[in-house]
This record gives sequence, C-alpha cells and structure tokens, in this order.
Amino acid sequence: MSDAIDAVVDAVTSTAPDVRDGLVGRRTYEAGANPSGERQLEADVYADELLEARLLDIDAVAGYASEERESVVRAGDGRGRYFVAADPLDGSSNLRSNNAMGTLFGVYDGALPAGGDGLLASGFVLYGPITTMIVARDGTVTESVVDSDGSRRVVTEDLRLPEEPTVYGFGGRVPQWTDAFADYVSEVESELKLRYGGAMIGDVNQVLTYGGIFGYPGLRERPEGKLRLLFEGHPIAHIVESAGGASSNGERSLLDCTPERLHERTPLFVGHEAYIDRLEAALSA
Ligand code: P6P
Repeated sequence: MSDAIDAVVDAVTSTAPDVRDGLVGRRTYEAGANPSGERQLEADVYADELLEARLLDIDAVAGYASEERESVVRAGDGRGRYFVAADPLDGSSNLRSNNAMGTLFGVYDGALPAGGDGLLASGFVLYGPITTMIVARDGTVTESVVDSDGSRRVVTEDLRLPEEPTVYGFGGRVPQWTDAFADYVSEVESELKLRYGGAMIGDVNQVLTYGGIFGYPGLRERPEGKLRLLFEGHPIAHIVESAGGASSNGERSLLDCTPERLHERTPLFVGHEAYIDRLEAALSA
C-alpha cells in the first residue's frame, strides 16, 4: 500500500509543473459542462487528461475518478487495487483573474464512490506565488515545495493547525444562507478576519497556515451546498483532521459520510475544532 501511495503522490508531483505551465493559453471555456453542470475551461480538461494518463500508468491504480468525468475510468487490463479521486483544477474560475487554484486528490482502498473511512491518503497542489504540495497520510501532514522540474522538497513535517485561529471564509451568496448559519457567521466575523478567494484549496491553505475555519454551507435553495463529497469533502477533511483540526457537513465529520452517487454534493466545513463544534450546535438548535 505504501508503495502505491508513494507512486500516486510522485505522479501528482510530476504532473503539477505541466498543469501550471499549461494554464497559459487555456483560459477559454469548452463547449460542454462537467457532470455537476459547471462550465469547463480548456485548462480543466487539460489537467484532467494529464492526471488520468499519469495515474492510470501506475500498476497499483485500478481506476481514476474526476470531477470532470461522468464515471470512473478503469485501468485497461482490470489490474490494480487502489482508486484515485481527483479534482484536477479546483477553482479554475480563478484562472481568468489570475488567482490561486489547485489540484486535489484522494487515494481510496476500494471502488468508488466510497466512504471517507476508505481514504488512505489525500493531498493537494496549490498553484500560488509558488507551487506547494500538502500530503496527508499515516495520520500526519507534510508540506513540500514543488520545483519546475517536478521534484518535491519537504518544507514542513507534521504540519498542525496553529493554536490560535485567525481567518474565516464562507462561500455562497449571503441572501442564500439560512438564518441559523447567518447568525453563526455574525459571531465568527466579530472574532476572525475574512479570507475568501474563490478556490477551496487556497482558502483551506490559509486555514492550515493561520488557523480558523472555511466552509461552503447548504443554501436555502440548495441545501446540499455546492462542493462534492468524494472529490472535495473527503480529501480536504482528511488533510485538516490529520493536521489536528475538524470537519463537518453540519452534523458530523465528512469522513463519516458516504456518497451514494459519484458527484454527490455536501455542505462542507473544515478548521478549528471549537469553531466546528459551535457550527454544529448552531445548525442543530
Ligand atoms: P463560489 C471552485 O469553483 C469551487 O468548487 C471551490 O474551489 C470554491 O471554494 C467554490 O467552488 C467557490 O464557489 O460560489 O464562491 O464561486
């Protein structure tokens, strides 16, 4: 298993510079939409195709699932044991405004869709001023810098959320927030600083760095929220919980949730346990 996870992490690392370099000139929209009905940039499709090829080239990988694909792509000869779920370019709408984006992945021991308890490792690449990579495995989180040659050098071992929370960021239009959530946010905004950049990976990396909470709540007209449980909820929850934080869908850890459908959406919250506990209390009142 460890070798398989090493191979997946190495494949994502080596793909990152190609994704980053491929962003230039791929800011126009494709004709189609992804399975969640969201418009696809050329960069979304490019990153997805690169990752599929590199990951399915690993003998231990049996299948590749992506936010950009309707169904799981199985390795040709039926080999392998592990399945990788990826959001190839999270926050791609930030490309036109030249803001942070990322690649998110989770390695599952079994067919997809799967519960969070099937997650063996997770990670993300953050295309910011520099390219960094977060990997959560074996209960610990490591931060690395990814160089342009596709190599990775560790800069932080056993990354933990800071003791003191500092920032918060919540998605969705304010008129669409439920009253209970809006009341909770009124408390949070009197205690923390707003940091919301439109790409979950960039916003969660702020929480990992400065402490606090990020979320995309269920909305009045869309109680399931926007983000996907398998591709976004599980891996980001696994990372933040491995760094000493907590996650929730509003009621319980996202890792205790199992999607029935590959692209199932979920309300998503990650960050300091105290803020997650207060959120769950506020939403259950
Ligand atoms: P909104 C990006 O499209 C994404 O899936 C997440 O990365 C991000 O947190 C959220 O959607 C942003 O959504 O509604 O603020 O544009």
